[in-house]
Amino acid sequence: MATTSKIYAAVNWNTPENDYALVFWEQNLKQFWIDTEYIPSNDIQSYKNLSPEMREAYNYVLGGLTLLDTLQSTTGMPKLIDHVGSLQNKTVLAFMSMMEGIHAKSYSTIFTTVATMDTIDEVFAWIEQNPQLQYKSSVIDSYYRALDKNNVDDLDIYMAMVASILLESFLFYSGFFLPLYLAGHGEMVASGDIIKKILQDENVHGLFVGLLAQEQYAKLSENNKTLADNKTHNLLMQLMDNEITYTNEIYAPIKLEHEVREFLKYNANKALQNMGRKEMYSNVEMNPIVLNGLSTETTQHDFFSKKSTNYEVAVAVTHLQDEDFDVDIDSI
Ligand code: MN3
Ligand code: MN3
Repeated sequence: MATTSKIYAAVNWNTPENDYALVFWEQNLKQFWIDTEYIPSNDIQSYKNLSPEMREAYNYVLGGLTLLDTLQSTTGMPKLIDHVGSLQNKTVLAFMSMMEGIHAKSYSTIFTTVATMDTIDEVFAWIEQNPQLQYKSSVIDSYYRALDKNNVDDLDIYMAMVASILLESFLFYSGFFLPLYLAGHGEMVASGDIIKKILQDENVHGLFVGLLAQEQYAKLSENNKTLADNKTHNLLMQLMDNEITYTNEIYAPIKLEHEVREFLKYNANKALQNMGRKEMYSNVEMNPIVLNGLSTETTQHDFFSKKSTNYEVAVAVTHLQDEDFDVDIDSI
């Protein structure tokens, strides 16, 4: 029989490990949804009515989103789980990881409903050939895979969290733009509702991993903090360059590339906020229809202030903004 000196602890929810794990656990449960509850059959005609250029762009953004959610479900969240200390935080991440699997599958639910098998096969082949999609996946994955080493240090863990936040709070949004834009114009509305469910989840995921990242940052030596600041800035710049190329390729044929580039800046700022960092882009001009799409499913309710008496403590520590908590709890 194998013996070990390691002590195995059980997750004990009777005693809080921090002032936010239970809040995030409950919020995730409240937001829980399944893709098959939202079959978008009302969009079949709408999809046929899109111009060929618009339909192709729509297919591509859903394809790109599928790839990112696949990476987050199968690698991002599982790697983070192994490198956070709190068992309650691990449990919250495990739930989020499962939701990433539902997100990734939900795009297939949209495709299956509106597109032909030939089109679907073409999109999935395109994903594997698109240089910008492959590039961003390999960059983010390299930070996750750094956690496979034997001598993982606090900076490796911090940067994996940064990569996760950039994926969830920034990279997703070049894809989210088009479904929000179309739904705002009365097209692909049922599919847009699915995208809004995903967006709400990503909002909470970005906040949670943002909190973990801020705790992780506090553990770093002064030297490593400077390194982390530089690495985070460089990673964002590297991903932004790639994202602009991707945006031009997908959105120029439908003449939306300028507006999507503004949207990228808006969401890069959000990602930085989640990390407790200063915004980098000012004077961002947001498409009002898309901005409205971001907020229609949200309210001014602040789930922390309703759910946790420790909320103020969390805010003081993490410098989060009120609007970060715009999660609709009444419609769920
Ligand atoms: Mn997701
Ligand atoms: Mn997520």
